[in-house]
Order: sequence, then structure tokens, then C-alpha cells
Amino acid sequence: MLDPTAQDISQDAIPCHPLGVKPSGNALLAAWNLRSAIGAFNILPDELIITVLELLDGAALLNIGRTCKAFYAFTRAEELWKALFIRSIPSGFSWRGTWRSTFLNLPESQVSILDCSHLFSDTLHRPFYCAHISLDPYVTKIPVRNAIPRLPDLSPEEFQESWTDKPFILTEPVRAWPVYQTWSVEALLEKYGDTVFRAEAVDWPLRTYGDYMHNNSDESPLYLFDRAFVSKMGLKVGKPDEEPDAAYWPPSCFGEDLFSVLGNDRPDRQWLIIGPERSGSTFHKDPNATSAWNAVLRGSKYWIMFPSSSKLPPPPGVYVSEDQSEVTSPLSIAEWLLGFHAEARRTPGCVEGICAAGEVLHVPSGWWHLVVNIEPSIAITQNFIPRAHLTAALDFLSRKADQISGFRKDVHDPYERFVKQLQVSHPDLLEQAYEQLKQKSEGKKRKWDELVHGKTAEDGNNADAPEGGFSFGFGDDGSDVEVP
Ligand SMILES: O=C(O)CCC(=O)C(=O)O
Ligand SMILES: [Fe+2]
Repeated sequence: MLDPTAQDISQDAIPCHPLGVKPSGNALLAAWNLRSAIGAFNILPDELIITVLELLDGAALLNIGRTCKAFYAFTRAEELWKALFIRSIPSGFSWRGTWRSTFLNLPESQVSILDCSHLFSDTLHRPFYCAHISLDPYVTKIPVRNAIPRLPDLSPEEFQESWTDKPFILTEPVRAWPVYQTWSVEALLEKYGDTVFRAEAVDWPLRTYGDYMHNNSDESPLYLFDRAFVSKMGLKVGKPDEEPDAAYWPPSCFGEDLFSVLGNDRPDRQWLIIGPERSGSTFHKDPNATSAWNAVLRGSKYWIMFPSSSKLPPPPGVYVSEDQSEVTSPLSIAEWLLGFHAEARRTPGCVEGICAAGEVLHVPSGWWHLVVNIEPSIAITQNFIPRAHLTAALDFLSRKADQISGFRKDVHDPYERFVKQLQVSHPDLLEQAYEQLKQKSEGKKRKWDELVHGKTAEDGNNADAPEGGFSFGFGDDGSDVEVP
């Protein structure tokens, strides 16, 4: 069942389920239940019925849906039709408001609505409920102690000195970008309607995505997230004094990006992000221990963030495997807000903020973040390695080779390549980073020896200076240090 307190605050705005399906609890007081018509299947829990239905193709789903109202309601579950659609994208389709209608190419006038008000199922009701909760209670009344600092702008020196480990919102730099002046969903549709962009598992012309954006009731709306938008849209990126036709440029305070030493072999760096209200990103840390900035051009985004530290657990409702390679948040953004937001807001370290159109937010390396669009939004994000996080990036690349992402397949051993290039262009920074890694490793080893072998620092026995690659972890990214 959903959290009853959360239900209270958002209940008002929630319309009736289109088929009248009610939450499971209502079965207790009901005189009769449509479920009894499904015969032997009645012993299966709702989730298992959906799992069985997942094995069927479209024709079989339609057939079983004709046998009784309960099966009709189960076969209307959108997740079934979304999966069928993604498995075999029909050619020349039009978006028709739901995954089922789109897959079956059904005009709205031919969609049947049967009264299933005597069916009681959280499994069927919850996605609908989550798709309609008001976001307001979660994104307003941010406690002052949690508020992400908002500043007009920062100099590169100020950023490097004081801000590389803190989230903040800048209200000035993005306002000067041509794309901030000219982009809107309508303007992009006009110019790039036929251009194909990536939206999670599908590649759709922007026109189709626009139709989806304006007419869907998904609990977790499909999110356009395209890493090749600069070339697809023929954009120029760069400082206006160097690139007079630039569409945008990274805010100057973030300074250099040390991944640039890899030239064309660098990992993916920038993404265009477009999504309707309620779309967004569930809790994650950014790839390869990079930092990021996220600039909103239209709409607005609510951010909730947590620092990364080996002393702190992951955010409430988020579960991480021991090597941190798998983040399990089996919840949609709405489910997380309903179930965990109140606790998260009380958790030390939590920060929150709204980044509005014309503003840019800084995500420091290693920070957890969940983001939800509170209006239809367009944003550009870019990941980078500032000097202050070179050590964290080197540690990640050397120790978590299986978790490295975003490099072209033919770029083998990105860590080694990165070190080689740094040796050429920034030998001093590389040296410093090695030194920091060494110190952290020795600190951990000393602590371990004290705890396990009763040795003290004076006993010596420090780790040897690393050669070429590191195989030990350090510090505050929650990593395990490997000790003898
Ligand atoms: O705008 C968003 O949804 C956040 C994107 C994000 O966190 C990311 O690109 O890593
Ligand atoms: Fe992110």
C-alpha cells in the first residue's frame, strides 16, 4: 500500500482510474470482485499475472483480454504494451496517447472503456496513481538548511578554491546563450522535427517525441537524452570570442575539463535533455567520477542531492551493491517521492533546489542526485573533470574498470590512455594526484594495521609508491580500500 500520509496530501488532484480499478484495500469491503472470473489464475498474485502476460504477443493479449473484465483490465497494463512496442517498433507508427493504442494503431475513438470498478488491484492502480500525484508537496517548502546556494556567477578561481565539492545554482551565465533566447519545444519541432533523437530505448524523430510529450500519462515518462545533439543539430559550441556563431558555451567558472586531454578518445560529454512534467532521472552518481553542470533552457527541475561518503549510507530508498556497480532503486520517481522524500529531507547532508530556465546547477563528482522536471523542460548537461577531482577520476578509472562508461568501444584501457596524455600535458597535476592517492592509501593502511595488527605509524611498513596503475581505493567515494 502507498504511504497513507503521502496519499492525504495529493489525493485531491487524482482522478478516477480510467477503467475504475480501485486499490487492493477496497476489496475488503466489496460485495463482489471481478477477479473471481479468472478461474484457476485467481490463486496468482497480481504481479505474477502481469509476469505471465508479459510472455504473450499482442494478439494473444487481446484474446485473453476478451475472456472477462478482470483479464481485460490486466491486459490494459501499459507496461505490457510498452515492452511489446520496444521489442518490435512498428514502422511508420504515430503516437496515439498510450503504448497500447500506439502498438495497435488504434484511434482514440476505438479505444473501449469497460467498467472494472469491482476490480481491486494495487498493481494496476499504482502506476496510474503515481502518474497523477501532485509534485507540489515535494518540491516546495524546501527547509532553509537544505537549500542549494544560489549565486549570480562565480569566477574560475572562486570555483576552484571553494565550490568544487558543493552543489550550487548560477543564475546569470546561461542567460547570455543564444539557445536560451531561441529554443522552445515549438521552435525545435519546427527546425528539427524530422531529426532523430535518442529517448531511452527508442530513436524517434523529434516530431514523434513532441506528440508523446504533449499526450501521455506514463508514470515514468520516456526521457529524451541525446549525446550526439551537437552534430545532429549542426551546433557550434565555444566561447563567443573564439566561436562567433556559438549556440552555447560552458560557464567559464568551471574552467578546464581534464578529460579533454583525450581528444576524440574522450568519453561522452554532453547531452540534450528534453522531457515532459514528471520525467527525470532516478538516483545515480555521474559516470567515471565526473562532475557536471546542467543548464535549464525551458521549464524547471527539482533536484535532491546527497554527498558521497564512505561514512554515509546511500540516500533513503536506494540500495547499492558492495562494489557500487549496481544501484537498485526499484522505484519510479513518483514512488520514491511518496515513500522516501520525507525521510530524505530530514537526512543530514541532503540538499535540494529548483533550477529554473536560464539557470545552471553544479553536480560535484560523486554526489547522488534525483531530478524531476516540474514543467516540460529542455536542458543541456555537460560532464567534466575539474582539477580538484582528478584524483577521484584516476582512482575510479583504475579501480573500477568494469564500471567505466561512455568511451567508444575501440578505446581500450582508457585509464592507461588518460594517464599517458596527462603525463604529456599536465605532468605536475598527475604527480599531485598520485601523491594524494598514495597518502590516502597509506592513511587507510595505517588505520587497518592499527586495528588489525596493533601496529602504530612508527612501525613503518607503508605501502610502496604505486607504479603506473593503482589498485587501491581511497577516501570519500564510499570505496573499499584494498588492504593486505
Ligand atoms: O536533467 C536531468 O534529468 C538530470 C540529468 C543527469 O543527472 C545526468 O545527466 O547525469
Ligand atoms: Fe546525473
